[in-house]
Amino acid sequence: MTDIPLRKIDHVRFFVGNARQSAFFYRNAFGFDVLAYAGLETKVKHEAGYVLKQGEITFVLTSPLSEKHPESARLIKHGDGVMDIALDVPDVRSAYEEALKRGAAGVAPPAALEDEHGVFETATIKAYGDTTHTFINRDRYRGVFAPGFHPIAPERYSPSTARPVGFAAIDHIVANVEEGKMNEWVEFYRKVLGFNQLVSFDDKDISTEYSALMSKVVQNGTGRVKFPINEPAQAKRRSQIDEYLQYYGGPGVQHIALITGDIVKTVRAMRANDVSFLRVPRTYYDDLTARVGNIKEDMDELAELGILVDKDDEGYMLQIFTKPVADRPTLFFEVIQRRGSKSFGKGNFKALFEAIEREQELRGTL
Ligand code: TYF
Ligand code: FE
Repeated sequence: MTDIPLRKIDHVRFFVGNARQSAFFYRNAFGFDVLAYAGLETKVKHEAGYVLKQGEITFVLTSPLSEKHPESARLIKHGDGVMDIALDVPDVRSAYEEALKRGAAGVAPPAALEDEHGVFETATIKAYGDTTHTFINRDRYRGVFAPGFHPIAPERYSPSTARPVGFAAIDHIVANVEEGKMNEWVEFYRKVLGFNQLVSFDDKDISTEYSALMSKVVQNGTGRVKFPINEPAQAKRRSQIDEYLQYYGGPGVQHIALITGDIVKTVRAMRANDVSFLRVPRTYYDDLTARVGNIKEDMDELAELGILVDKDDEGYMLQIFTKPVADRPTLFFEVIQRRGSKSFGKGNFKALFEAIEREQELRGTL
């Protein structure tokens, strides 16, 4: 199937209970700059929105202002989470029409929103669970983000006081889907968006003694947009994916991996901001040099911070995972630095999943 031309991820939209406070969190803990605001003061009556940026990454945080908001039930069902992964396309109408022709379900037909800054085009299709993809084109739009949004009042937030932690771009966004549904969603991305399957991990690759999952990665033609898709696999104890599905109330975004050019600096900055990360046992570092060879980073520093390393034929990569960012054990973040390797850290799966299981045990959800 040919690609629907896709330039990049335009932004990720989170639907949250209190966008004002989430903006404070993503700014002060994750180092994002708050750029724009929509809400009562900008004549938007039904929701509040904040636009946050760091490097090429844009997050939008949306909260309903009343129960009448068409999406308000999401908050009870899912808690805070990702509602939409917006994709920048050269032609919204043809992307939408082609997607529907190939079997996608429409959520919102093409619309051109206009204000004094130009024309902003959008159309939305359904993805897994209640997650959607919005096709966006802002080629003829010069405003701060989209119609309805105004630059944030400088007395609220100013770029001069932002403290970026070094995030440059989104590396991948992972979906958790129900058991038996992974291949259907791989097919959706292949058929509807013309993605290719990159790699696949079965339960033997990634199961620990107890819990298991399977995963396949799809990506667009340029390799810029990568979506791993997980499903739970049967094992002795409850899969972390089942735990997610229960608490999120269905399929959804499990984690967002953010690229940094200096993971040691980024993780130090985030820790100073009180962000909590998963820890692997110190023994992980005992045979690390034997496993990955000589690397540029200082092993003691990686061990101190709990940063994981994996290697393939093309190079190596460093990664670490935050704990869930909500009360529900649902969405978390990955910090990733690539030094040649294009992999997803298969060599870390065992240690990582055992660390996740220790957290599940504390929650009593194994
Ligand atoms: O994105 C990935 O595939 C890796 C592996 O709970 C992974 O980051 C998969 C599941 C999980 C944490 C990491
Ligand atoms: Fe990942």
